[in-house]
Amino acid sequence: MFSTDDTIVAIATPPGRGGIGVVRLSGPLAAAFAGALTSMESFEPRHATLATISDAHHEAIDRAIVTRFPAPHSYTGEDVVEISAHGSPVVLQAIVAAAQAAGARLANPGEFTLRAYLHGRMDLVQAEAVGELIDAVTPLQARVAFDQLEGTLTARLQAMDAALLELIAPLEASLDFPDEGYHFVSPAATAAAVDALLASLDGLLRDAARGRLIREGLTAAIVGRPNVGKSSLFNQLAGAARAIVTDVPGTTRDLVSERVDIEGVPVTVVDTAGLRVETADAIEAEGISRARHAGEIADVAIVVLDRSQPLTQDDRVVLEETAGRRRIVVASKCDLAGAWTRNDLESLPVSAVTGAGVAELRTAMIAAASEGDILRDRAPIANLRHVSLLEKARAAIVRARDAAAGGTPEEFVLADLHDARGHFDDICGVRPPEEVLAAIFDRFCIGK
Ligand SMILES: Nc1nc2c(ncn2[C@@H]2O[C@H](COP(=O)(O)OP(=O)(O)O)[C@@H](O)[C@H]2O)c(=O)[nH]1
Ligand SMILES: [Mg+2]
Repeated sequence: MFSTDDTIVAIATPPGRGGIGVVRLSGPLAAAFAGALTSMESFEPRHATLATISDAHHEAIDRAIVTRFPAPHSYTGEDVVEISAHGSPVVLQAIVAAAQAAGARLANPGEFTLRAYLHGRMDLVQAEAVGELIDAVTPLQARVAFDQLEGTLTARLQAMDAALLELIAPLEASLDFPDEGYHFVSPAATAAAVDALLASLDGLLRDAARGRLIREGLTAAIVGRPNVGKSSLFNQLAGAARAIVTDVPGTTRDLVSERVDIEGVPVTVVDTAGLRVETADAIEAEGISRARHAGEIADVAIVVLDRSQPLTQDDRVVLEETAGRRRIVVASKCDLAGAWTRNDLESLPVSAVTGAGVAELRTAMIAAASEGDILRDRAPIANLRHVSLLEKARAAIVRARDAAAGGTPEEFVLADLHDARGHFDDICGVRPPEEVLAAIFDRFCIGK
């Protein structure tokens, strides 16, 4: 399924126009095809060479910089040629077509990185990090992905795998002396070593919740009765006048959303129609039903109450509806004289007019979504595939510990420990099934 004996070609830079655009070739004939495109005999390794690129009919396409990276010291571990041409889609496509005419095959999504993985230039975790780095939308996401690419997660997994192996080795040895039973290691010592391993695994899994927040972000819906200042607050959070603000109740009808970077987490803030029990307007009623739904599915509901007015029946309904969820109660318009205080209702005073309390609200949004955990800027693990394999490894190790503590014969303890190792191997891709690879690399774009 994954052949690496042909030579692939693709545009490596994003679609659109730019000063430069890069076409990348990888495979055994990369240098030969580059020779065909330029009529040059050879390219000095890792030297930028100015060359005229021509198509199959010897028609000149562009003058470009050609750089050859001989195997194995290249991104893919194969012979690679990068052609930096003028960044016009027409030019770049013509170069790709010329390479295809010479015999190259158009690369599949993620195929360059897949080849890097298949040639041992990186493990699976690092290959996934390439995709995450490219997709990052906040600087923190990029940093976490880069750490993963640098091998922080790989190193932690390897340390745990080494600890597992240390447990396995004496047990395997004692199997050779079946009459003695736990010959080289006491069941109690085994159980203690397993506990230590579980502790570091649990640490990693705790980080995962934070890591996923950084990676996937969260949705926060602003809800409340009409005219309490939801749209004004939304505009404050979005940093732009995105939603219409008026003193006419029922102005916001559809959902308006904006993605903002809060402490490195991509947060989708959603402004909603004011929730009120009575409305004769069919459009507003639909808006209210969408608002209610948005409030239900959001990771955090920001419940806005107008502090300059006494609480109304509509306010109480909103409070009741959101009671069981992660929410932040905001006392809005705190620049005006208050009709109630925090003693009446625990809330965060905010003014969309002066901006008072908005910074606190941002922090509270992240804290609510991460269950009070302060975001450290480096979570080594975020990917769901990794988390689910780690959980499987954990379950297998718990089984091994219980078996060892109960004096079960070593074979059974060993089987569980080997099982756990298998899951570690799957994370780094020591022997991943082809469907796993296909699923991972299909998410890349072509040229990566
Ligand atoms: N003084 C003051 N007025 C506000 C504040 N936030 C909103 N308003 C006013 O309250 C009215 C309703 O605001 P809007 O954001 O449209 O409320 P929504 O219906 O909940 O979206 C408008 O006249 C706003 O100018 C605030 O923090 N302070
Ligand atoms: Mg509004």
